[in-house]
Amino acid sequence: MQTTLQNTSIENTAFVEYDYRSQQYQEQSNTVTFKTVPDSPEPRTPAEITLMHNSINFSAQLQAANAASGNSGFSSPISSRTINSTNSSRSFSNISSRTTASSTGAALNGAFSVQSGQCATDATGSNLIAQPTPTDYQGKPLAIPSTLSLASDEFFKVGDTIFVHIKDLDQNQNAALIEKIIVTIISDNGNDQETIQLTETNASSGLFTGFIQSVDVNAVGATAFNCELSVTNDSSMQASYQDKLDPRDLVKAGALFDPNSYVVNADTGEYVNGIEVTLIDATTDLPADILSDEGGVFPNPVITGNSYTINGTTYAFPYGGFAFPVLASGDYLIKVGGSAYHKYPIDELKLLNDINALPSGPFNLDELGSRGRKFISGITFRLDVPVENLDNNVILTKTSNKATAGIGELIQLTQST
Ligand SMILES: [Ca+2]
Ligand SMILES: [Ca+2]
Ligand SMILES: [Ca+2]
Repeated sequence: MQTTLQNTSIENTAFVEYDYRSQQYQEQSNTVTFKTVPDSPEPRTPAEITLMHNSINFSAQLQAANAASGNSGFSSPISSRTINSTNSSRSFSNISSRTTASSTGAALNGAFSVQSGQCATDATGSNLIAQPTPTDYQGKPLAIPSTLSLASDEFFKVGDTIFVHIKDLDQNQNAALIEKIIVTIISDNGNDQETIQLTETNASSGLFTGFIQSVDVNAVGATAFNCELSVTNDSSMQASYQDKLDPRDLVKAGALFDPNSYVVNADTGEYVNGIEVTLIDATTDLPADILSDEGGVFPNPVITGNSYTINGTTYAFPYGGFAFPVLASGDYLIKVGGSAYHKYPIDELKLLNDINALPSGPFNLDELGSRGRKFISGITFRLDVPVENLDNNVILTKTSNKATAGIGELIQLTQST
């Protein structure tokens, strides 16, 4: 028996003959051309890619923040709840929704061996240099190589290190050797692009870890293939992995940086400014503890569209927007302050898909969080909150021509009755 050589082109055309009402017919399919690929020692396995971050020590930062703000006797729920520290894994076991942080949609967390990696200095991916020491979003160096507690998350802080985990068992081609694979990372529509090398977690795991440092594009601009990914708040990134031996094995995962959420009028789709939003800790039923990016105490509740200055850093919410920058991972609920004009949560019979179909949709709506039910958050979240017009005879609404506005940018407000 003869073996077909690697990279041989094979053309395949299917024919079918059949009788219909005593007539004979013959039909021919498209011709499909494919190339043979090298035999691997193992059957091909599909890859899984997951984006993860190193958990911050939320409870320690909160204690420091409270002490700094003269709140040492703070009767915070901190003592009565278990907040995961850097050494404990997050519990996402009851998560109900899929995460874009993983190509499988499933959450992943635990302790992972991470080696110092390499990154490509050009698009060919063949010129690699050692990656600099990664830092967390507060600029603290992360000791690498080491075993880190990592949790999948589709939300990151600008400046965070994004850890990439790949499971592709057929890339463990040599059970005695720690092997490497390559991952491509792009930010928002290709504004920046990086290629990083991932290292097998041990000689025969078929699991690979690596990382890319994110940096603030407003501070350093964007340069492709310089070993750091330039991003800004409310922007996205995508990581993709192509099995070099299997053209069909291509997987992707995506994440967002410092997203804003919005209060949305469920009848018109307009963003609603000046609404009080409270994040409730579901385990205590009290307003949750929130930290600013720098580790200060962040206000809760907040007002949509307002600005807050914490330790010299100003958070300016866009029109109708709000955010809670840093949370302990856990269960939360969103409450909306009372209003003469709006009702929240919206009627159970109102479909989120109908709201998404409004002119400025689709929104980031969720059957749990957007309806005032308990949802799970990691370090931060993006969740739009629909409110309904109350059935008043005269309803005064303020609408804007823009969903977001830069500093100093004019926003046209229209009042209608
Ligand atoms: Ca594979
Ligand atoms: Ca190996
Ligand atoms: Ca870059």
